[in-house]
Amino acid sequence: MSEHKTIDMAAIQMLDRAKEIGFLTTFDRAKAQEPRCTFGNTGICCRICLQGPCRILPKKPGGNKGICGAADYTIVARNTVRYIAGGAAAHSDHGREIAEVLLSVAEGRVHDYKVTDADKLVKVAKKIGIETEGREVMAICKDVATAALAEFGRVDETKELTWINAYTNEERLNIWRKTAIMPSGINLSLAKLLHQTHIGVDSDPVNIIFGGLKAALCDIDGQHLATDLSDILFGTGVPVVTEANLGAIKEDKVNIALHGHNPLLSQMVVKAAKELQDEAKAAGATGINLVGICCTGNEVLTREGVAIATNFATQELAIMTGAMDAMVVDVQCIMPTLRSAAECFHTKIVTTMPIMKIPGSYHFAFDEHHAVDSAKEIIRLAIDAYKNRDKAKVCIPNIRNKVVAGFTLEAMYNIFAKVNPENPIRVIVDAIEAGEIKGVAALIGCNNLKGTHDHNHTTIAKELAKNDVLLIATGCSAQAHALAGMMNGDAVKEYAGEGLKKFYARLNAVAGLTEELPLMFHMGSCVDNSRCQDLATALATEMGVDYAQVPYVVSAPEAMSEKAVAIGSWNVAYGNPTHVGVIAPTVGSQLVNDVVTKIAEDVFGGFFFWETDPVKASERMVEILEERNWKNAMRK
Ligand code: XCC
Repeated sequence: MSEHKTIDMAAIQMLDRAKEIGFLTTFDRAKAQEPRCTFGNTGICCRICLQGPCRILPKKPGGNKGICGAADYTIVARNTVRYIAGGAAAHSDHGREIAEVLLSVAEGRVHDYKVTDADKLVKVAKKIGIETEGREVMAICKDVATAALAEFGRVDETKELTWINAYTNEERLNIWRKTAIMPSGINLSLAKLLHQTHIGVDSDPVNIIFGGLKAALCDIDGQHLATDLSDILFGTGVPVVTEANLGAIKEDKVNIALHGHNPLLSQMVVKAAKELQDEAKAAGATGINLVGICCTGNEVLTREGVAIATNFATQELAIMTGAMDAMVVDVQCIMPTLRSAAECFHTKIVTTMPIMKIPGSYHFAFDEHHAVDSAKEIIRLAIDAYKNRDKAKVCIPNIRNKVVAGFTLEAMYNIFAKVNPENPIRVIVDAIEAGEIKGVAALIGCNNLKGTHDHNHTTIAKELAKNDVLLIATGCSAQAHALAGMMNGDAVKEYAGEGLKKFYARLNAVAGLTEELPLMFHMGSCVDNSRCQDLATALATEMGVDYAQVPYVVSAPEAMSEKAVAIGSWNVAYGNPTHVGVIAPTVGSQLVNDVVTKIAEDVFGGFFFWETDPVKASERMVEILEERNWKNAMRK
């Protein structure tokens, strides 16, 4: 048994290698952080003003509150919603950048980008109330991009965010209106939340949490428009067959990893790589090999079939193979230590966004006017690095697994339509009503080294599949399943219960794909959690019930980032039961913890629950699905 906290055999090999060469990875750093500070861990450390940090010391006279008088519930609520603000800012700013480029396309100011999926453009335009009949594509495009950008600066609080308004059922919108969490503008809500949580402003934990939920709705709005506009620019993914794990890095090729979240430049690298294969060959390689890490990886996997190298916790290990020639990073979830890891080898780290630089790395600032040129320069840098690769240092784990991915909601509907052309979503509803499957679980989120890398993800997937739960996945969770060889048809045979097997057999018989359907539908990156929620909306609509009655659960088994907190929070606001596999820093206040795990259900129908044991968490999710099913049965 390995001493390392991962279940991934390739990662174990690379961690041994890191040890040999004396490189301390995130696994070592996680260990160095133990034992954790209990105050921080439970959320009762306040660093909002410079008198702090204040901790809650209930036994000391005067210590049961912060210096300003903030009680544990105020401190915990403020800390929690500030995570949401960070996450929503990240997701929505990503969406805004895509919208800026789409507007440039509409106005003919850029040549490297174009409308790739005009059908999606028209579909989105119709959905958000833009006239499409008899209009030129570029005129529609301009209106859609302008509508997206208007989400950010709107300050008129009598108006509502366009995207969530268009994509959410009326009953749910009314709950948000009644609870005063329906946002008007993204920037406004996020600024207000930071104001609300400044020292000496709001001390009411419930009011603070509602402010946080408003920000969380900005998060899904930003995610949804990011997904839609990326599909319009780069195409809506269709099923692809590729591979995952460090064995996808090829010894005889120039290897370039695409890492981060924003597809704007990575898509151009994919394009340029096709053109520069000969230059790689002239340098002695057999070609250029692109691999993905984190959500940029998921974006280019979904649209281009690029293989997955690894996920968040193991990103440094891709460099330990000694065969990574360049790693191109954009924003979010990129470890600053990639540069230190690269120093042990010949790898070039290339940052590409003005807000994300790593000292000592190459920086090619993203410029929409010269994106393909930048992409070509980056590839040439990688080819040069390849020439300096020390063959003696190359050690690529011989582990790669088949992956069947690319399941945007449109791609799923195309398959379901082979069974029910008039009403594709009915295929899932029929299977639920027949008791063949218990419901749908969205497996999402990050890695968190408070636990064992990928252990919670894969265990929960196996447990739920065994219990006939249909699985969808995004983000690093999707990658965990892919790395472990669970994202293919063989995994259905191995792990699915009888009902789920029957469901898949029926689809496989008509799907017309070259491969059998996988154990979970990979719906994309973390912003593509919007696709998951659209599926939940379609289920609610088709079943004729509110979201809170749909047998649909969400699990972030190894949640880590602020974005994960934001995603979890809007899921709760939508009425979705949301499992988190780490203990959340809300437990320092019984009141706040009760609000998000219990009272939330009375208001929204959705709630959080924390469970670090993946088997117990799965049992609870199955119970929740069965209970919701039972309620559905009673309604008939
Ligand atoms: Fe980051 Fe999206 Fe989390 Fe992975 S799942 S660690 S946020 S890359 Ni989004």
